[in-house]
Amino acid sequence: MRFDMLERRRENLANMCEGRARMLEEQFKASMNHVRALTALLTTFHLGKQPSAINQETFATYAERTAFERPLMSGVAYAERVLHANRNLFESKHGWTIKEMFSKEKQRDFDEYAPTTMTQETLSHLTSLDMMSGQEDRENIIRARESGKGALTNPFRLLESKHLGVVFTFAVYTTDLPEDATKEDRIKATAGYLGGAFDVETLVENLLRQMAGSQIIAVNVYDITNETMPLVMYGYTNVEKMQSTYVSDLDFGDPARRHEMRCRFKEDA
Ligand code: WA2
Repeated sequence: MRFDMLERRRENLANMCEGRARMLEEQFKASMNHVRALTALLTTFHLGKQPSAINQETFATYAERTAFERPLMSGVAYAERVLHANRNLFESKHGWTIKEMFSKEKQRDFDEYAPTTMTQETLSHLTSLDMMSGQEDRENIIRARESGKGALTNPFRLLESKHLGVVFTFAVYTTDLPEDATKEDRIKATAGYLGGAFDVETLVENLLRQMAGSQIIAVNVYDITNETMPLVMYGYTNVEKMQSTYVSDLDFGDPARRHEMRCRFKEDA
């Protein structure tokens, strides 16, 4: 091919890749911002009222009515922070026992638990499961509550759906904390965790398929937090970094993680 044609082709790929990256970033951020807004709802109407003005039914209804605000999420859920000393009281109040995530058996004794108490209907299978018993969820819960910021997991297979996705977690505190609160202050004030699942495999797929040029380019998204070991977050065919690959930076709003999008023309494989 002539040089100027190659240049044009390359420019075309760059435009399509950047367009996809910005669109994905925007929808990720919109979804995350809305989960953050849900934490304010929980603080005001769940923790701030005696008795709580939010129960499973109210939560599920509100979550469903606002689902359009979280275009890439398959659902949201709230897990409560329960210390071991309060376990019996918590279990008798709810009429169920805290379960281990994978075995669905009664959870063994630990210092603390994070049982899911309220869910959007789409995530009802999480109810009563201790979210601290899954490695990705546990790490995310701990990072979210110590930082006061939203946290994203590694890409992993979500429960039940088995789709590849990531979980986003925001801690809910009993009091308004100052910006410079210490880790210890934050842990002590933690009441629970609001989280949502980004079903990347189906929802990102949907989004990208609708964009012009989707038949001719292959798109992958990687978590490159560990640069020597990129983790596939989206994409079937592996897009290696080579001459004909265009790379767009992605910022999903969690400063502890890095992501990138790689695009190439399918025929360049
Ligand atoms: N949500 C949906 N599917 C999942 C999942 C999850 N976590 N974990 C594994 N599969 C209630 O961070 C608190 C949501 C976790 C929130």
